[in-house]
Amino acid sequence: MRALLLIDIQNDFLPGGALPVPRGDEVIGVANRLLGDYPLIVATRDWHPPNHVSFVSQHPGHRIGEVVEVDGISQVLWPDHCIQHTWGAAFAPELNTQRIDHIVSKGTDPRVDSYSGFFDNARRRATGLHDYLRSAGVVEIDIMGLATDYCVQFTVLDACELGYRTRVVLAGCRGVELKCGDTTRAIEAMEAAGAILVE
Ligand code: VGL
Ligand code: ZN
Repeated sequence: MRALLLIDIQNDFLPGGALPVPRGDEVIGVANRLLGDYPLIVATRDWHPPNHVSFVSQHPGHRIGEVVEVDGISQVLWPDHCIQHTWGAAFAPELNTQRIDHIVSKGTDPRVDSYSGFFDNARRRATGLHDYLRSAGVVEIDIMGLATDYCVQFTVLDACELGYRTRVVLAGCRGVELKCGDTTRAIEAMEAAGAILVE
């Protein structure tokens, strides 16, 4: 069984959102075109409480893009984004959400971030995605969405480690590029981990 995994195609990651990914809106059409080709579609969403540890608002005196240590884990500071139940956290209105079979929320713990759709950054808690895919008999996943250098990358690395045959649909991914070259480095890391890159 093969599944399509859509990563964080949410308003705040699109141009005009709180944490806009350059040309992030271009992935929506790719997702809508691919939806028909898969028996199972799973979408992740970044789903933060208002006091989330990744928000710059929670770290007075610090700036966006700075890295702080929290409970022994490095945390990049982001603009406040994808707050549960807000417009910014909603899926892009143009995305055909009718065909999504299952939604996985991540980043819900105020104390720890979760770039991967499978585990939080401290690897303390699983999101339930692996259990869901396993129960559905999924052995192959095609992954696309936002952002290449964060949530797509870490989801792909975990998928490879968990033993899924993993493909990255590059045409359906865009990077934040906080540092120049992050997207290219992420693509190299995913390939090195065993993911197949496809356009
Ligand atoms: C993401 C930064 C912060 C992502 C989520 O979806 O790639 N990036 N939260
Ligand atoms: Zn986030």
